[in-house]
Amino acid sequence: MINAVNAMEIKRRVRELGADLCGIAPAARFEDAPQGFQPTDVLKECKSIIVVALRFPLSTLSSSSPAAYTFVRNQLCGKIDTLTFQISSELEQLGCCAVPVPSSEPYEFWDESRRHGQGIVSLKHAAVRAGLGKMGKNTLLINDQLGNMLWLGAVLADADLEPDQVADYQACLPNCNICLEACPAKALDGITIEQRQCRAVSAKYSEGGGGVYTCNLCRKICPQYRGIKVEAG
Ligand code: B12
Ligand code: SF4
Ligand code: SF4
Repeated sequence: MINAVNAMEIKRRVRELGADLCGIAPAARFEDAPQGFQPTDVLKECKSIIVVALRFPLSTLSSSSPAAYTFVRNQLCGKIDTLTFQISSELEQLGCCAVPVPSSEPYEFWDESRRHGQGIVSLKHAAVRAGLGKMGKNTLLINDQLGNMLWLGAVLADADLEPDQVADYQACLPNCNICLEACPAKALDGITIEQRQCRAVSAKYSEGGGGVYTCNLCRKICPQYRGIKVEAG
């Protein structure tokens, strides 16, 4: 159980529940987020965003079967959602209002014409603001120790918690464009992602086998995928 509403105690409990990383961002760091996608749009009284991350096992990238990678991704989804659910529930028992952000589905915003979905809060942007890393040109969070092989989750809380510093390292290698050039869907431009193009090649569904993620090249081809080796000059 969380014994007191403070950053150190929440982080202790988050680690006890199996998280590899935890950082805290004040809601004020999200003023540049689009209207409707700020933490205070989801929880009006939100003051702090607790962001957690689980390590995505590297071995799955060695498998030629997308089913193994998908299985691991689905396990992480369940594990982190259970963790943020638990943290929210324990904070509530201590008198806080605390709302977990789903690590994947469900989310509300969907533009069918662009096949563009948007989480209720963007977890990669939240992780940057909680000091867990920086965003690479592949639009993924890159942490100095664990690279982009992370699965993210978050809890919005109405408590003022001591925030973490934003990371001061650079995510991308100087002049690197490897992910942009390698993407089979040409979905990346170095700033954002054309979801329609990525979705067309990165997910497949069959009645017999269910859903599989058929592309993850932008994460596995990145020289920083398992941690930051060389900082940008
Ligand atoms: C929808 C979604 C997708 C979509 C879009 C991906 C994307 N990059 O946005 C598709 C289906 C393509 C996708 C693919 C994948 N995904 Co995905 N996905 C999500 C999901 C559910 C929502 C992301 C979202 O809202 N995107 C829309 C907006 C935010 O992105 P954007 O267009 O770049 O944002 C622009 C503006 O909207 C604005 N903005 C939006 N919010 C904010 C907030 C602030 C503060 C600011 C300043 C700006 C801002 O800034 C951007 C610049 O134009 C998140 C979970 C979550 N809730 O965050 C996981 C998530 C991003 N996915 C993840 C992963 C791992 C993947 C895949 C690797 C899966 C795979 N195939 O193996 C690929 C990687 C593709 C890629 N290079 O991004 C991880 C990323 C982990 C990490 N290390 O960063 C997440 C965080 C899931 C998780 N719980 O860990 N995904
Ligand atoms: S998952 Fe594949 S298709 Fe989607 S952006 Fe990454 S490399 Fe491109
Ligand atoms: S492949 Fe290169 S450009 Fe792309 S995210 Fe990694 S370091 Fe950045």
